[in-house]
Amino acid sequence: MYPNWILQRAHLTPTRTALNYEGRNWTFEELKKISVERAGQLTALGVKPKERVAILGPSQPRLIFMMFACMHLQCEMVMLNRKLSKHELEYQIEDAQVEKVLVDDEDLSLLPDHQKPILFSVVESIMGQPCEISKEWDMEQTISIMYTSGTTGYPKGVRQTVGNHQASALASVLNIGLTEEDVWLCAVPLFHISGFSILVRSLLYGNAVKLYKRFDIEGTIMDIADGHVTHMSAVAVMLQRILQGLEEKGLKASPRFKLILAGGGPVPEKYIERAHRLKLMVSQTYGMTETSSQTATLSNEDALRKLGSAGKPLFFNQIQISDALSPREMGEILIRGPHVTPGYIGRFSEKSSTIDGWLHTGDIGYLDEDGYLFVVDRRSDLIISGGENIYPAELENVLLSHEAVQEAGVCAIEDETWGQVPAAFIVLKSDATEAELIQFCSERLAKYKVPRYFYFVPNLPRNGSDKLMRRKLKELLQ
Ligand code: S0N
Ligand code: AMP
Ligand code: MG
Ligand code: MG
Ligand code: MG
Repeated sequence: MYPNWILQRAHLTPTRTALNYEGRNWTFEELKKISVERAGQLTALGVKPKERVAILGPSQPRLIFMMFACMHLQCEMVMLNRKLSKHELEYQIEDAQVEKVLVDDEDLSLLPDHQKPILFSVVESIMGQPCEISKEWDMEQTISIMYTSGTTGYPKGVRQTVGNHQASALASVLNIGLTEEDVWLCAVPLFHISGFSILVRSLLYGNAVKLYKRFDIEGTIMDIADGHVTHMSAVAVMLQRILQGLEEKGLKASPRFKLILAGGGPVPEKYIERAHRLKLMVSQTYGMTETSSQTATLSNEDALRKLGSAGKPLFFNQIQISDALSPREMGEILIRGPHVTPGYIGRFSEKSSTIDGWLHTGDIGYLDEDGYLFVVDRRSDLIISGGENIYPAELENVLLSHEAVQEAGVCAIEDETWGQVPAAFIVLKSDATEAELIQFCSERLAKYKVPRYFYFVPNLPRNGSDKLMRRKLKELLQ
């Protein structure tokens, strides 16, 4: 058992700034008071300790207060992605069998119409009831659940425990280091582990978070150039916009700014070189939902010497390349450590997340002679667009449910802006236009998943056992 992070942090450094948002500050003591009050209000509305709740809202302080209130009750928070379609949200809410759905009033229209959620404004205005705040937390307790798609095309709810988050945050600071003046800019979504892990680190280290509701490029550039913040987490497309903005304005990073932690997918090597010219430190990291964020991170001093590497495993973590006997041999990346999820919920709850303690990521990579990780290929045809994952099987399932579609295959097409975007190859059995299929997909899928390109073809590449060969789809274009 470990002391409640929020209470402990407020006890240790009550007057330190915890959160900055649109010019307003909250101390750790204030965060504690508000979140304890919200826990009482949730209790008055029938939320019980350890219950599973879904939570949906834009990145604003009220979302953080609500999340921390759930943590006081040690509820299992299913973090809903605001970009998903109603169909996709419905699947997750149903699969997770949540007791309650908590939604920011602003996002009510995103939910399936029949849902009867609890609005944030209702929680905030009701008279609270005395409740049992968990003063000690069990390392095994799941506190967050994030859905990540699978090869089957059905998203899996990944459990992230107190112990997973704690191990991840500790390993991160042992690598990156920290001073009490540090401020971490958070413009990645709080429903992804990229964003939520920033909150966990803040509670454990006692550093401030500067929160943005959306990725505001102008504000971010000024924060970096003026040194209002010291750290930031970003995906490649965000880094590209920052580099371009600094270059266009003739600005450099402030000496106070320490590092951009860049992950969620590969970071083009030319970005790292451009960043160095702007005195902007960038550390490439390899992490995932199943590992509550970073597993390996490249230190800045190695950034150019080991260009393209995602670094060495952080303290407590181990990386192994399946079946590799010597350095540079490629194979599946396997991960072991206290940050690895104990498993899934819902329809995948029986599926084990590890084999002999090792998480089989499905990603392909190698370790060089010094033990630096290079990620070479993505797991199971995973497409990553602007840091959001897209699984071909999920799109194919949707396309195949259209009455005019006989066969469907989806693969990635490189894209200047988003890194990759999905393209669909379709064999029709009756007439349908591209516009009809786009409309059909838009009703069922998040916008970033709707294929950007449709190609109508006479047949799809299949192997001897009739299995779709997604990697050969692009050859149809030659
Ligand atoms: C890149 C972002 C910020 C782009 O969003 P933006 O610019 O705000 O767009 P919108 O105004 O919302 O929409 C404008 C148009 O763009 C389309 N669109 C938006 N996003 C995408 C996208 N990703 N792909 C394709 N299209 C997109 C909209 O549909 C809209 O279209 P129109 O104009 O037609 O209506 C945003 O996408 C974003 O926030 N991305 C980052 C998400 C993220 O954080 N991913 C990481 C997930 N992985 C993990 O969490 C594990 C790794 C990890 O933990 C980590 C990752 C990074 C850094 C550190 C770590 C760590 O280990 O700590
Ligand atoms: P997610 O399910 O959103 O957590 O995505 C995790 C996946 O993103 C990993 O399994 C990798 O396929 C990919 N990924 C994360 N970091 C990197 C990196 N540094 N280089 C290449 N791919 C990455
Ligand atoms: Mg995922
Ligand atoms: Mg946005
Ligand atoms: Mg991702």
